This record gives sequence, C-alpha cells and structure tokens, in this order.
Amino acid sequence: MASTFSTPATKLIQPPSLNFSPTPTTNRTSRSPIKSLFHPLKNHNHKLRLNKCNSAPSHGQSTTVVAVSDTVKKPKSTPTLPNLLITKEEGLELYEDMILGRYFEDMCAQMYYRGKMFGFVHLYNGQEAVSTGFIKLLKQQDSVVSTYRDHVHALSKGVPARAVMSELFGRTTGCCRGQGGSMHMFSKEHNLLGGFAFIGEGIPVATGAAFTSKYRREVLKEDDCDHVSVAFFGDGTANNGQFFECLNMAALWKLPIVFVVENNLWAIGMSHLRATSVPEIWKKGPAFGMPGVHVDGMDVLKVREVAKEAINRARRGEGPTLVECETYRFRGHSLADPDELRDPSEKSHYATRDPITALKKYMFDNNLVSEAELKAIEKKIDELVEEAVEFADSSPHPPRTQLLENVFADPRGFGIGPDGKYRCEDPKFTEGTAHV
Ligand SMILES: Cc1ncc(C[n+]2csc(CCOP(=O)(O)OP(=O)(O)O)c2C)c(N)n1
Ligand SMILES: [Mg+2]
Repeated sequence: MASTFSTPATKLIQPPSLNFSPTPTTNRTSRSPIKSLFHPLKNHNHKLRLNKCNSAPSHGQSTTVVAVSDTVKKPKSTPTLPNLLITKEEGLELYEDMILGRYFEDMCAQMYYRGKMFGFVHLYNGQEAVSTGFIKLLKQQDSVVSTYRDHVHALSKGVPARAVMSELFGRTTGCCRGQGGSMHMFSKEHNLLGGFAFIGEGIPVATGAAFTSKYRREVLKEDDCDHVSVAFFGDGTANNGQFFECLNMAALWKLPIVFVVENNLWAIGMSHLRATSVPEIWKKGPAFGMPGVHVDGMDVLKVREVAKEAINRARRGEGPTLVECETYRFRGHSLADPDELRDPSEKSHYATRDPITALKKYMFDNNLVSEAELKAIEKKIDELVEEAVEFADSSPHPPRTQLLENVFADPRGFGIGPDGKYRCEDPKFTEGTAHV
C-alpha cells in the first residue's frame, strides 16, 4: 500500500507553540512491531520552522515546533519510576477502560444480531486508545462531544454500562430514557454533551461549551472554572464546513478545547485519501493559528502524552489544539455493513496493532502487572457487561406518550381525523392503536 502522507511538511505558519518535544525514533516507547502506514514526517526534520517568506503573523510566539508525528517525551527516570510513562495504577485503569470498551461493543454486536437493538449501531472496536487516552485525563466537569460511534466515549466518561446498554435497548432506564438509541448518548451529570448522527454537528456544541467555560471564568469571574471541552470526530467529518468554522472561532477566542480527529482512514466506504485534498489533517491546526499534532492512535500511551499537553494547555487558558489520531476500526462502518470494501491486507495489518495487546505488552515488558491481575480485570468487566444486558433486558419500555414529549413540532401537525377532531386528541393515538 502506498504511503498515506508522501510529501514533507515544510511550509507552515507558526501557531502559538505547544510544548511538544519530538523524540528520536530510537527512543520510541511503542513496542509495536508494525510500522504505521502514516508517516507524515518520517525521515524529515521534526523541527518545522516558520516559512520565512510567509507574511502571516506569528502571534509573537516562538518559532520552533509546529507539529510532530511522534511526540512522546522520554520520561525522566526516578528511583521509583524507571523510565515509565505510567504507574501500575494508571496502567490498570487504562487497561480496564479499554477492555470495557471492547467487551461492551462485542456484546452490542451479539445483541444487535439477536434483534435487541434497532436502527444503525456503529461500533468502536480498534479505536479504544483514543477514547481512553483522552477521556481518562478529564474531570467530571469537562465536556465531551462524540459522534454516532459514541458508546465507548460515554463509558470512558463514566456513564454506567447499564445506562448505555439500556439506551441501546430503547428502555426507560437508558441514559436518554430510551429515546435516543445508539447514536445519541447524552448525560448531563457526566457532561457528555451528546453523540451526533449528523456528522460535524457535535463540533459547534463542544465549541459552545468551551466558550461557556471561558465566559464563566473571564466575564462572570468564576476563577475556578477551568473546564475543558473535547470534541471527537472522524476523518470524513474533517472535510465538513463546521470543522473549519469552529477551528477559526476557537483559535480567535482562545477557547479551552481539544479537537480530536479519529482518522480511521475511511468514511463509510470512502477512502480518506480519495476524499481529502490535504490528507494530513493535523496541518489544518497551524493554518488556523493553533498547534496541530499527529499521533499514533493505536498506542494509548502516546495518545495520553499528547492529550496531557493539549488538555493542560486548554486548562491554562492558552487555547485550542488539533490532534489527529491515526487509528483503525476493526469492524464495518456499522453492524449493517458487510465490510467488503476495505482491503483484507489493510485489515490484517491493523489487526496486528491492536491497542489493547500493545498496552498489555508494555505492562508485561516493564513488569508493571501480572497475568492474574489482568485476568481479574477481564473477569470483572465480563460480569459487568453481562449484568448490563440483564438489566437492560428486564427494564421497561417507554410509554407511547413519551413519543410526544420533547418534540418541537405542534402535535396537531398529525392532522384531523374523519370525525373532525385532531388525531392526537384521540387517547388511542398515544396507545398506538388509533387508526391514523
Ligand atoms: C451531515 C451528514 N452528512 C452525511 C452523513 C452520512 N454519513 C454517515 S457516517 C459518514 C462518514 C463519516 O466518516 P468519518 O467522519 O470518517 O467517521 P467514522 O465513521 O469513520 O468514525 C457519513 C458521510 C451524515 N450522517 N451527516
Ligand atoms: Mg473515518
């Protein structure tokens, strides 16, 4: 397969500097044996300098690093933590969250094919390192906005598995009382501001949440308000106008937001390379005056290091960051997709880069955990997911009257029946037995 990014990035406008220092290949912490298909800056100088001929403003910032493909810093060695990116506790937390995402989605596939879920269901298998790498660093008050591929973002943000499963089953115990279904997870309590079926719709919502945070701190003088927003969306969505409008506003107003592109190379059956004039999405950050970063999205530790910098930068009031995570979905676009378009060799290449296997290997290689500890997590999550299914399956269906709640349309729009009365006034209408 041809390299995705073949041209070197040489002419970029310098955005406000993000404190990422590139690490030589030899110092990489990833132990994945397979090289990435994406090597935007491979064999090129990682220090991208301001194009001297360009008259665009440099925002008075330093002119060193704009973006790097491999941003993980080599941590300082201490007697208790020799050269490790994570502690044992952090490793276990990351592993548990990724296993939860994976097991939950595998169970969704089973339940979908048993007819327990309706409509489209899009699974997240393969992309767990992105959700876990970012969301596990967030506070409850921080906001997350997702797409239709939203179950795992909801779980990482702390929405209980039983509330997500019940939502998928369309039951009253779901996080949206069964009214949203797979593509519309929402939880006010967890500041999960929604999954969005229309691509790109979540980006302005996340931008608005970031604006709220800044407004509360700077205008309403709530000094402790340092809430950050994280918007997750796909490569296909990054060709949508709302993405560019929000990059502009976020940079202009220095909003506390991180734009996270989960570039899984495909938008349904459309290859990213065929659909996008400049396929290096991270480059669009500097174009709007913010740092753009590319990271291996199959490596949760690399994602986490990049996420730390970007989230902290937003929290310090230094503005937005665009992060492009190179990842891959292990299943079809949705459970209705036979997944016949993608090349089997591409699929098997990424299968060898499973982010869960990679984390496990890192922890074993560094003697952080034992096999028994990981098995115990797997067993716990297995039981939790089973319990979520039992809970969902035994939960009540919403009453039909719920159909007319929370709708903007005048229910009289349903028309007048042969008896001259509005159909919606017939009690049988909400019972679903009226003749309409
Ligand atoms: C506004 C809008 N246009 C078109 C669609 C149809 N659509 C559904 S998914 C999708 C592709 C999105 O791909 P990407 O952003 O890469 O996300 P991925 O599915 O890969 O996670 C499209 C075009 C839509 N949902 N909303
Ligand atoms: Mg995609």
